[in-house]
Amino acid sequence: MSELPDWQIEIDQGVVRWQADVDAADSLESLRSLEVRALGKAGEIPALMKRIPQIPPQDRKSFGQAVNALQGTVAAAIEARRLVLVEGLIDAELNDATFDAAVGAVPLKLGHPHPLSTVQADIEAIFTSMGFHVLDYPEIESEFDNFEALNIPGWHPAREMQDTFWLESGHLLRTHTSSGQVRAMHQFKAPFRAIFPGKVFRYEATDASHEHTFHQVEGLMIDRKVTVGHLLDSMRTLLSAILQREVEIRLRPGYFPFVEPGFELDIRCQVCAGEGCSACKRRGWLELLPCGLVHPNVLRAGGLDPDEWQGWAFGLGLSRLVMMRYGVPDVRLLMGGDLRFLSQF
Ligand code: FA5
Repeated sequence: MSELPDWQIEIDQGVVRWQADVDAADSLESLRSLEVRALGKAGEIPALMKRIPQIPPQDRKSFGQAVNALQGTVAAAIEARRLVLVEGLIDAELNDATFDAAVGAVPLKLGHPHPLSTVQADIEAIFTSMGFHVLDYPEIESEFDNFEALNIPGWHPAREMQDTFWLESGHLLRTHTSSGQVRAMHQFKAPFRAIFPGKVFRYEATDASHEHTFHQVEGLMIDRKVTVGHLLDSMRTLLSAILQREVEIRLRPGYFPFVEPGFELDIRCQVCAGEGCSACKRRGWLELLPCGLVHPNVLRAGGLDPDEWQGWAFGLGLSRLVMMRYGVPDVRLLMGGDLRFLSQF
């Protein structure tokens, strides 16, 4: 029987010695420092490889394999020991006299969608079921898309109806979602129908029905023939589906340079049932949903021939619709971030 070389004896002894050290580790911390000492980058086992030059050439391959095997054996022993120690910790906790498995866990506080998101999602569901695209256009807009393309040149008094936050770049924060109308006309081939919900910004004094940052939903339908009847029908469908009750609405002529004819659609105030309150400025009615037939100049700006194509559009005050659905008396509560208010929904 040939005698084992010294290095082989040393490695065999190493297996026994490391196993004993692992068994002696009585905490996760001491096991971890043992692991670093044995297997870490500067650990004792990887360091054995540095001795290869002193091993006779014909033994070097076997030596390398033996060191690798030692490394694997010690790593497996450490893992097994770690499992035993963790199980011991769990057992200790379960056996602790003060531990009561029957006590319920502390209930987690779950968040929920903001009412604006809920109503917006309902509106999107209604319109997608009618074949509308749902689009998302930028909040920072060009003067062209927000005003000029909509038949509102620089000198036009309608610009003052929407006080504007201007950026130093000459861009602006969109004052209404109508800024997406001409973008949509360029994006889609007529005929098409789309809604584009979003946040809009106006530099104006706030009160119970006016915020500087609020939400609108624009609707746009382009086809060869569209009618005011179809527009008003769609608006009624929308309101009764969202408010889930019969509500009184009234239609008045309304002036917007980008529609002709234009309408103002008001809703009977749902906060005070029409009695008069701060939400409706004591009028009993709230302006909610202006709309009309797309002006030929806007169709032209969108690359459409007004002799061939027509359109209707609406600009729903989403924040006010949320107020009407839930009876919220002040629009500023919606974006105010007060959890006492928001947790009611
Ligand atoms: C517009 O913004 C037009 N772009 C709407 C439009 C679209 C007309 C397409 C015709 C065709 P107006 O400024 O009235 O219009 O705003 C539309 C709705 O947004 C209002 O009826 C109201 O419900 C809501 N709204 C307006 N200003 C505020 C505000 N400061 N705070 C909260 N809601 C507002």
